[in-house]
Amino acid sequence: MSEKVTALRDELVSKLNAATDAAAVDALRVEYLGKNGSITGLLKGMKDLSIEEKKDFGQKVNVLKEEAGKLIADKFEEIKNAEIIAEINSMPEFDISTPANLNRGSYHPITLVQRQCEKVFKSMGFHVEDYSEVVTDYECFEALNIPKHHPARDMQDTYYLENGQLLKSHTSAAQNAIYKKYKDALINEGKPIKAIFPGRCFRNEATDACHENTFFQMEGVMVDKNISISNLIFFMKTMLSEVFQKDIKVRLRPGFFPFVEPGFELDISCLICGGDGCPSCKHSGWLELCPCGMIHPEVLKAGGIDPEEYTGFAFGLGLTRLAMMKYGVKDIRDLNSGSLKALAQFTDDE
Ligand code: FA5
Repeated sequence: MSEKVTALRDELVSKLNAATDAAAVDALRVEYLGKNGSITGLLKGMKDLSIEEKKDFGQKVNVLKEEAGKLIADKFEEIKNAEIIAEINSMPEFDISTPANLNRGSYHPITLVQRQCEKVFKSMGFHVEDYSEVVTDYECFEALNIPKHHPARDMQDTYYLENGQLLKSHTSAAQNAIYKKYKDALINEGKPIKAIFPGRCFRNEATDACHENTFFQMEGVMVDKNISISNLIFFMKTMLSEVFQKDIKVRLRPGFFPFVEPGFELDISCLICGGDGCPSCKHSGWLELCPCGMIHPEVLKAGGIDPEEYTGFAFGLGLTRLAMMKYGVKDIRDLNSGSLKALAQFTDDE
């Protein structure tokens, strides 16, 4: 009986040596180890053996079974490796010096306008600040003269965390921290506070061609002695003419925000329709772009600055809308679409 085991092993080895592909090896697996396979069949012929012989023979068959499984698995591995090597060898030779023909990445249009604005304001001595997207109720509202239950909160419903924090509904939420950061240099060294802080904002509101629930603003503040509305208008005009590289029609009208007094809405003539009216400007010909005003005395006080001595302006530029106007994007939702076809076509002018 043990000769049978040895003979079967030799037979399997020689057939495996002759096999050249995975299908042939698999056929051998079935032929020897399958339910009706030759090795399994050896066990079936044991019924006529004595108990001792059964024990000895059964052990030998089990050893063979294990060895056959390993031989077959090794052969599979050998064939797979040979296939990989054949595939590599069949590939055209790779020339490292060939110029790459890759699609290069591109900046998002909002990143482009943000950088353009930062460049303009930096050249006028403004710091660029970064600020958290998750803020406290105090930062987003209370420090901005918007106490709890103030109706102005209705216009800026946002997303609340279970711990009471919220996703900032406007970049003005960073004002208080900025005043506190720079007030000592203002008071002790006479250095005006000049800072911009771009950032992502969130509002729980319905979307349309000019409203998104996630959008970007860029806040700017300047605080010093004798700052007036003329300073505000100068900086706004400089920024817009630099960003658009042409004269832009703007209008200033009164606007209410509890954190500025007086407050204004700065609108620009819609560049999508040339002022005739279209969905991007809600058919008014004008687009609300940059509310602004003189910082409210209570807001300065909350930031540790004496409003009797210092005044300042603040603005909240709609960066997403600026990107729409600059690049002729008709629907704001395209900017959050993630579609490379739509977004990869813009480049910096410089
Ligand atoms: C504010 O957010 C004030 N914090 C701005 C401000 C700052 C006023 C400093 C005075 C002083 P408002 O909600 O209007 O204001 O938003 C400012 C700008 O952000 C808008 O003019 C618009 O350009 C943009 N904006 C507002 N809501 C959306 C929205 N849902 N989708 C896209 N852009 C928006």
